[in-house]
Amino acid sequence: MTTHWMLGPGAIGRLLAHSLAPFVEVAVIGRRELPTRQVLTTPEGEARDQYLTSLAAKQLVANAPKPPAFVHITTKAMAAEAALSSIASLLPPSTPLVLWQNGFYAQPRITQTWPGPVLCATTTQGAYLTGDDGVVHAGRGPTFIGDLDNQHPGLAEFLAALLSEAGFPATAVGDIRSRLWQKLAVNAVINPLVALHGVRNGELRGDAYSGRVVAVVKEVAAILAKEGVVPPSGSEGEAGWLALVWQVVENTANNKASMLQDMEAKRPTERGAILGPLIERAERHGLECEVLKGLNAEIEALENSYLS
Ligand code: KPL
Repeated sequence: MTTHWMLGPGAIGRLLAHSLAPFVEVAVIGRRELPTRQVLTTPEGEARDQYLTSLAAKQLVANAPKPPAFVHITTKAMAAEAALSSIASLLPPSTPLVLWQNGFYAQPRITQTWPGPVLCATTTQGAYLTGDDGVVHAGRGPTFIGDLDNQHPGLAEFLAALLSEAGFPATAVGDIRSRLWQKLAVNAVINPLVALHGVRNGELRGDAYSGRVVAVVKEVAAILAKEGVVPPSGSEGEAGWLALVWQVVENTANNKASMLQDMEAKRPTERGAILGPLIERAERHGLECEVLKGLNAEIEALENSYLS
């Protein structure tokens, strides 16, 4: 039986582990060991027990385990490289990695430096943790998998088929780069505004915030046009991005977005992986992005106030 490692025991890592465990050997790797008895609550509210191997990265390094077929990196975006470094000495250089991060920060950096294949995944599966031994699968959604340079379509298809068989529907795609940017675009508009104002996503539709939504979309649309990234469907350009953002706001109206949750829990946010790549591309193309820079600075100042 092949082995899959989930590096990062967050909600998506544990949901993947629960899904794959009946089909392959899985090990969930984090800074510390978790209870082996883990409970998954399905979207229908059914609780399912499963015994999962959980290891602390340090323990793993001491034990020299059998090399995995895939390493899924399921940490937050800014922690992915450090997590990979902590176990890299155990991995044959040809080991395929699967990056599950938000934004567009870890993906190009790890793709450039890792000698083996690097797949990227973007998912709309919804999950959250209820403690060290529980994960709730809050909502089902599709997952797309591919590599940034379209060099490994067969591997992406193999993994997508395995995940789909495991009840985690996935499709191999040749345009994962665009899909990651499209998700980033939506995240860059919604996450900073709701985090700074402490509101649920749906409140962005109100008069107090809708003007700010339009101002952020304007900058994001200009940057993505230069990058050759178009909105997924419907109208093009700024109108297309705005329509997409309003659609996601509508669909996730009751959500407390991830950046707001990070701020409330006084954790580092993913601003570096979401706003960072946009600001960097704007500078590269000589575009103004005062609104994005302003949001980034405001979030940075708040983070510094609780992290230092
Ligand atoms: O993905 C999200 C997040 O919370 O990070 C959005 C799209 C903003 C939905 O909440």
